[in-house]
Amino acid sequence: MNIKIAVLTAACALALSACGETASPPAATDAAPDAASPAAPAADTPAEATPPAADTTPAATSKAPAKGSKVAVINGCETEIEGNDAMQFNVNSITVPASCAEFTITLKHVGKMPVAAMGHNVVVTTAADMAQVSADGMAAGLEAGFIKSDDDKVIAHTDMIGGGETTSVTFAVSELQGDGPYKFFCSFPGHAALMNGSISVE
Ligand code: CU1
Repeated sequence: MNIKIAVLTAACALALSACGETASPPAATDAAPDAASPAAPAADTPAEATPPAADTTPAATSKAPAKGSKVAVINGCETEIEGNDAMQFNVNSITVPASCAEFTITLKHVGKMPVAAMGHNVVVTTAADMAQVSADGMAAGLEAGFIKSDDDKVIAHTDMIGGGETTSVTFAVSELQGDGPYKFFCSFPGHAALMNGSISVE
């Protein structure tokens, strides 16, 4: 009896997964009280299945950096990015080639909502100026495209557009070669928190 259990326990140690099921039937057939206790520790061993589960967490974490950098595809001295009805750009990083004198950003609103409800634009400023330009834009209102007129903090900006529309802006790359870092964002009220990314020259 005891030998049987010892063998079962040894078998358990070798094959943890099969342990719970293999040990139970003999335990029920013979001395149930004694067999129950060895079976209990054996049942605890599967708890070591938790570390493998913990291993999946680093895997999920390693996925985060990839998710964190959605890099814009650059075609020559242009890029096209998208805004949607979920208040998102499809990229959060734009790298402008240093060889370009001018750079064009085209914004395509791939959603369906009207400009008054889910308008998007692309505004380029220094990271330090983003919050102020966003606040001034909100005060300026929709008619002004949520951009304060003649705002010298604004390096470049497109029109404010609604679903299905496309707009673009071209600016001198030298504008991004001063004291950065620089950001691009949407100045529709509340959007900049989600709709922003970094833009730099390399
Ligand atoms: Cu927006």
